[in-house]
Amino acid sequence: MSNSVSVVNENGVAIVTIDNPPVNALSFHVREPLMQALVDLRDDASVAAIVIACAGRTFVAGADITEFGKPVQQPDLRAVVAMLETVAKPTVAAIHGTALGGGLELALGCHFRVADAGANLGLPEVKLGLLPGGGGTVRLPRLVGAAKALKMIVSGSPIGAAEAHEAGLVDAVFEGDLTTHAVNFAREIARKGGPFTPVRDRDEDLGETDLAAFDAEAADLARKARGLEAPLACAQAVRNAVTLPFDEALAAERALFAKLVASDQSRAQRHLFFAEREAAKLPGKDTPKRRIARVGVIGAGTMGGGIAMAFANGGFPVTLLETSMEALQRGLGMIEKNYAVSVSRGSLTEDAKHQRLAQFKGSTDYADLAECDLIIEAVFEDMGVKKEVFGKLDAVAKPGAILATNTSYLDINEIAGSISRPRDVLGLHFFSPANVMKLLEIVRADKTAPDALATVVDLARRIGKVAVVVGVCHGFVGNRMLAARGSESEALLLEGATPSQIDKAFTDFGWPMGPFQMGDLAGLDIGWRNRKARGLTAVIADTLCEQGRFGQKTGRGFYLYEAGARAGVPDPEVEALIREKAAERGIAPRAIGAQEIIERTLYPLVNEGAKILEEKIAARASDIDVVWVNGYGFPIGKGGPMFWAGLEGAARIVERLDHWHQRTGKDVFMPASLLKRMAETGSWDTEA
Ligand code: 3H9
Repeated sequence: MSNSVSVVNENGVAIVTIDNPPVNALSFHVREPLMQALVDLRDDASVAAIVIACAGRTFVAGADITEFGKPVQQPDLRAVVAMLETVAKPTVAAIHGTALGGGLELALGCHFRVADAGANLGLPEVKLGLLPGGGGTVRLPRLVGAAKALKMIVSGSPIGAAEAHEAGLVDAVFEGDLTTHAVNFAREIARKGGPFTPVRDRDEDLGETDLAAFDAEAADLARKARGLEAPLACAQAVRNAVTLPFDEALAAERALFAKLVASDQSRAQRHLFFAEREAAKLPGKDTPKRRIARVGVIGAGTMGGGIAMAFANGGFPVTLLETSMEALQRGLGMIEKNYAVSVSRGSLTEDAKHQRLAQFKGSTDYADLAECDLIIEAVFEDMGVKKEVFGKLDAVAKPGAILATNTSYLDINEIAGSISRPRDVLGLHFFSPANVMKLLEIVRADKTAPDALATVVDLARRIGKVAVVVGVCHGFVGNRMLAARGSESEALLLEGATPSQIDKAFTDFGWPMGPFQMGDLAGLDIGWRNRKARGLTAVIADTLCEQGRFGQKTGRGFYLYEAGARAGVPDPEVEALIREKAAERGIAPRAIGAQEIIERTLYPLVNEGAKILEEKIAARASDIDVVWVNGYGFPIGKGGPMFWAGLEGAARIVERLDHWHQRTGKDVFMPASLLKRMAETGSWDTEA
């Protein structure tokens, strides 16, 4: 056979083993020999049943994503599954690890599926801007019903073996040697002589579908999809499965898949899939890592508490330090409350809550941090305060402990230079709420030791974070670009745009909210305080703060909020204030369109990204995309700002930046040299 597919005949049961590390994706070099093996076994009289299993850590985790966008090499997955369904002897998929996407579709082509107790099964294609294109949308409802199939396919979230068994997706769950169990299972079915019906023919198992309820659910999903096409296509395909004959529904699925796989949205989401994995790679992958057994967190406020929870959730014991018993109790109380909310929402069991709380040890004494291998400070954002904390850490931390700051803006080289062990210092910039937000900017300072860096990159993955390594500059990657995005907000208001017009341009683009909605949610006083500290002003936002309008928490900000409401309504007073300030400056209001709003906010964002690449603050353009999608809500269907720049056309961006630069003379519009080069070469490569 081939290296990727082998067959063993075990007393009449053929075991077909797929071996295509790391995740047994269904690449062409797997499909071709697999097809051949199935044809041979179908016609082999010495074989009474067939088991399809996988070598390595997982069952097939899907089609080979790297093949999308290239000409399809036959046999494609659909042909393999169709062939499998013509086999007139029992076929059994033996699932361990994950059966995802095309992997689950292959298993759905078998008469039976048996799973290891720890296995997970799902159709995550929607996360790649796709729908299952190997018959999954048509076969899965025949096993689990339309409602559950809709949920699984539109969410893309896998389910565990026990749930899959209960739902009818798998026929048996085993512990121990799965292949042996699967062979025995297949032999027994073959001995009994049936019944075994291909899933495609199990129409009676579809049951009755409440189409009105289905459509209501689908409409709700469409609302939440925020411009993404894939979730809608998924819902349509599942609906087809219950309203059309099998072959028609299959053909419709195929057509929808072909459209999606060629779409910019799917290209963007596939880009992000690989970008996230690439971001976690450091040069010198064999760099040794330091052992991290206990984590210390200094500061039990919102940020420190969230960081501590992120580590406790990842299974690490945490020492939480505060300056007073009272502050410590308040912080621990907040953590307990957060876990209680998770329990009440059903996302955490009472037992798990107790286990997590048991990970915390509170202290008010720096000496207690001596047992920690990684210590993260989340104290007030002030260089003097940070240096004082690091001075104390220098005195108590064990040799080799990694000392991290959660600063959002401050110069980490200066912090590192203030103590005797700069090699152990780096930045861990979490995003609030730190126990929820996926992004972690890992800031490498000039003297950070490679093994300290490699250790935290690995650790980030273990606590479920998407890590991006960045260099030191004001605001690092995310906040520095955010400042560029926001630099024209006030000017746009003064020139005639309203907050809701600007926010709408953002939400129409696909952002979950616009900058003014975001400001109101976060609290306008935060930006006000930062501006004051840095001697900066923003005439409208400052005036609102002077009037006590801090956003949602005070019921008034850029918008007005009814008691307890999260969505604000436009406030004529704010609009009058904007016109008044504009008049004072002699600015006559004019109509400002959505395109201008995008050009003056998102083009500078891309431009700043290009400067960040030039300065090597980020290693790759795709790292910047990962930061913006995971930390700031950049629409996934556009792939992040640097990927989107390619879609938008870098030449066009340069031209419009030039236009705005000539008109306003502002630096943010001066096109970066790398952006200009990108316009010519189509590549963000700084060496090109
Ligand atoms: C599909 O099936 C379409 C069909 O319906 C229709 C067809 C007609 N292909 O994530 P990891 C690579 S769409 C190619 O770090 P983990 C990955 O890039 C597919 N490569 O491991 C990485 O490479 P590298 C539906 C893939 O243990 C390496 O494998 N399926 C694929 O943390 C290790 O990956 C999915 O969407 C692939 N399908 O997690 C599942 N998958 O080492 C996608 C992975 O060079 N995969 N790679 O950076 C996953 O969710 C995770 O990889 C998995 C393992 C959970 C399996």
